[in-house]
Amino acid sequence: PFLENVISHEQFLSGEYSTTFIDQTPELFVFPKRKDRGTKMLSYIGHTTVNGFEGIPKRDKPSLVTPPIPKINQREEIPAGTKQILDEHGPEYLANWLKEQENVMLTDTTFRDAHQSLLATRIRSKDLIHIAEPTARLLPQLFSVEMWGGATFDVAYRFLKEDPWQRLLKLREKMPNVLLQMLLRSSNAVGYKNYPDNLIKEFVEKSATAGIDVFRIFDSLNWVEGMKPAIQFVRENNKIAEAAMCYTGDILDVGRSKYDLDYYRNLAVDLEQSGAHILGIKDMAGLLKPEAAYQLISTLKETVDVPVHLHTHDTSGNGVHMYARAIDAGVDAVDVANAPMAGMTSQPSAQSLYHALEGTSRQPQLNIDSYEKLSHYWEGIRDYYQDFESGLKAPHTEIYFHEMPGGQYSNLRQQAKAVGLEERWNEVKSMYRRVNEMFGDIVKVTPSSKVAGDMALFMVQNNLTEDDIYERGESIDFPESVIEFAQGYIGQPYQGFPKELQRIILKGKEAIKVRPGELLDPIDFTQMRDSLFKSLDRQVTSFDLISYALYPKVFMDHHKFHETYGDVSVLDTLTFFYGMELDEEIEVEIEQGKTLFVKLVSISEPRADGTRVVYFELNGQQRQVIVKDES
Ligand code: 3PY
Ligand code: ZN
Repeated sequence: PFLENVISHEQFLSGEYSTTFIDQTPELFVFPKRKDRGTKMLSYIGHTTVNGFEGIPKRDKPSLVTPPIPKINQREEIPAGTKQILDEHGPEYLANWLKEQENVMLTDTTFRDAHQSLLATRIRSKDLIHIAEPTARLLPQLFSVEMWGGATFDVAYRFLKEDPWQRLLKLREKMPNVLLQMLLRSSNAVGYKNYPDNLIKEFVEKSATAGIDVFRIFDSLNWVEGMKPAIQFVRENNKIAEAAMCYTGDILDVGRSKYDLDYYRNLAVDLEQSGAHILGIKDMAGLLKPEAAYQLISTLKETVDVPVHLHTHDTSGNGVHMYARAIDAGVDAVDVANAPMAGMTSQPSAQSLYHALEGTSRQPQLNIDSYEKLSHYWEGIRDYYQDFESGLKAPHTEIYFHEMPGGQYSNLRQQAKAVGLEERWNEVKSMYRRVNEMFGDIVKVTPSSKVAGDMALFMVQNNLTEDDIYERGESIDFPESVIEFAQGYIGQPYQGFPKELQRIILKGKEAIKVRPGELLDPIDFTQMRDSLFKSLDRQVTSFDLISYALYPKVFMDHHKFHETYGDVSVLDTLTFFYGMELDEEIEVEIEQGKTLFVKLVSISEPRADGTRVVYFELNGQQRQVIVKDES
């Protein structure tokens, strides 16, 4: 355990330790209590077999083939890539290098946004880690792999019962050659509210230490003031600050002048002056049309010196066409996903884009066969997560009307269903558009998109029209997120809040004009570490500390889960979601070289107290666990 503590210590991992490291690091001598890992694991499997997995219907375990992993020669050195350029020469050099490339560069989002947008962010670390080294070996020409941030952080704890930091550390180890990229919601970090500046600073620093190279930073209202601290913290860590503007509206619509070409031009200048190494365009709802992309990119390339990196969602089905026009206009890099995880609410397919650019001078330089080999794996993996599919089966051009971001569409639909509004879904979409107009036409992306969604649901659910809000708003209790938005707690919208609506929502409450982070007390990490040490009764890593500061309840719930069931991230995905079938036997490698053999023998009928006894064989020995039947 001592060696385990040393090699998993972040200071050791970062390489920033000296000969006094062991003496000065008392937590290395805190050893985990001996636990019966086998019993904990059987309890989880028993519980899941009897009760199913939270959020999906209980059903038989699907019978699927193991997704094929391309054969690689592990003795060969992993080819060098963009990571080595960054490490040797720093972020400014890397940004210049990107700008000088003739061929368009690609960011692969399969490990993050693709599954966030298609499968409710549910792909588990185990399934990502398996394909990480083959990806690094087969696609060393990628600009970056986006694999962290956005919703992956809290979903890992909440639903997948795993530690997002471990995901990052392991993917870093397996992919040492390409830049690893994350999505950072400025002062919302990887959460949904504003945090104190010192927490954002710590978060960026630890993410950089653990392996993130490129931070795509955005603000949900395109409020540059709100982005400046995050940009600064990334720069202080010598990593790449990709400051992103969110694309909303339609620059081709002359009747809608709020977000026109000038708006984006000015925003680009502000972001460059605020320290962006790369200018990102985050088309989170897929609203950027091909001709608009041509005009936007041409303008931005004339306006800024830094390279331009474009992100979209293919919801309308126009993604590849749009990219082709952006590439003609000189965009430096675009985001794509591996084909089986691409299209619809996800990013456009890497393979489709590659072939669409055949015969042009900017076709990406990579081995397309490699992409296809990896695609066989993702094709199989997607089936594992079939119960999390959003249900969108065809291209959806209505997004040009309602403007919901890719990830929100299916989520809001679920929320509507949960409050009995499934049949009124079309009304909810129209109301979302109305709410956007009432709010003065805002940028809609996490968390501002949630505010618009909450308000739309609230109005439909309570049969409220826009007129009702203005006429009897004084007596209406608005959703909490709407009040916070009107107070300025998620930042300042471009051209301000509509005054009348703000007054109705706030009912005399004060609104702020400054960055919320300026008003929040800094976190006392020393005190927090002490109290966390007491409640966890184990060593507290800096990673734990940050997670706790961001999400206290989620973190503590995860800790309790871990105490009860142990580390379930080692289970194969089908067992994790569906438990076991009678007579089925599985192998679980709980640590390198240590495997448990588990067989499900039988399950008793429910007993008077509502429990069932689940009988297993664990490494040939009979074992039983008692599970409360919650069905
Ligand atoms: C996120 O914030 O998670 C997003 O992907 C927004 O588009
Ligand atoms: Zn996205």
